[in-house]
Amino acid sequence: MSDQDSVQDVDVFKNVFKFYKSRNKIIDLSDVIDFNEVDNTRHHDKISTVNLKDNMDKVISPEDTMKPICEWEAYNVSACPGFIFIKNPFTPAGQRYWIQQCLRYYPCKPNISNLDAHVAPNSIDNMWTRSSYVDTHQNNSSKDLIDRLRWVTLGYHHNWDTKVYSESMRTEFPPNLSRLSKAVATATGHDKFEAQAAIVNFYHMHSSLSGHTDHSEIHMEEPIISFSFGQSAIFLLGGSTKAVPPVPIILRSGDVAVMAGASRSAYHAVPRILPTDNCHVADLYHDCTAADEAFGKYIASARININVRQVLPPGQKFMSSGDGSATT
Ligand SMILES: O=C(O)CCC(=O)C(=O)O
Repeated sequence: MSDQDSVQDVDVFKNVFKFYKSRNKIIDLSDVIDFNEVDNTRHHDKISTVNLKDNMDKVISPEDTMKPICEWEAYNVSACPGFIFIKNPFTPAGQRYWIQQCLRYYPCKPNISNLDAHVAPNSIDNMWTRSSYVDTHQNNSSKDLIDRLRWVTLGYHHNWDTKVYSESMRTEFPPNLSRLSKAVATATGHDKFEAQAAIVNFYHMHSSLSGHTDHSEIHMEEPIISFSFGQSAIFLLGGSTKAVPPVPIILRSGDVAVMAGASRSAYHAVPRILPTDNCHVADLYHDCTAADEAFGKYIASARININVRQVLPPGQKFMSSGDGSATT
């Protein structure tokens, strides 16, 4: 918050955040945009459909995890210019693939996670094979470790203290996630997008993420592409100050949010994780292999969000000495 923000400015976003976060009463979802109910008249003046570019043949298929683009449903939200919501474009096997990537592979080196502060890298590599998510008779230290997973950073690693990216904190961005992000970016008209940094967030049923903007990237003209898996969330999308009342939107497993244009630098937050209100997530693991079953148990009470960003201006391959100037 800058010194110029008045108390009144702060309260609008914060009050809405508190309203949805509060567990004191039954939550009132009547103002929340729910793309499962696009025919509901209460949404008619709030959303409109978006025509996507069907160019999957021009991008490398993102590991065959998505439905054909002609089957995707995409929407704008009138109060949030530049924001595009894509309703779960993944196949069930595709969702399982990305959940597995986030749980089994992305926490491992060379990526950085909150677990690094607590245990040696080989404990993280092995946490799924030894955990009671796999075998209820095992001791629980690996399950405890998995339950402590909160974030992983990829590519240019987000520095939580300085919020400044640096070349010395950069590792290879996962090629599969780069292809996935590029497929979504090109479909939504951002065909120059390069995935260079990502945060993977792991939420439990009582987790929340307070209001913030993402502005560490040197180049802010490309969108943030955000993928949700597992339990649902209420996502708040506001404006350039906390005086703008945020729009509440439900994000479900598989949904994709593209924050472009003005929404790229808008305040946003996740005040509440909601248990899935249909069998969709349980169904994902209904008939799965034993190896996948552990991820099914985890995701039954967790949400994973992957948000992907471009950091550098087009054509620039590395940060130059004057580039690390982002501030909170
Ligand atoms: O979990 C989400 O949907 C949003 C995550 C986010 O805003 C962030 O990591 O900056």
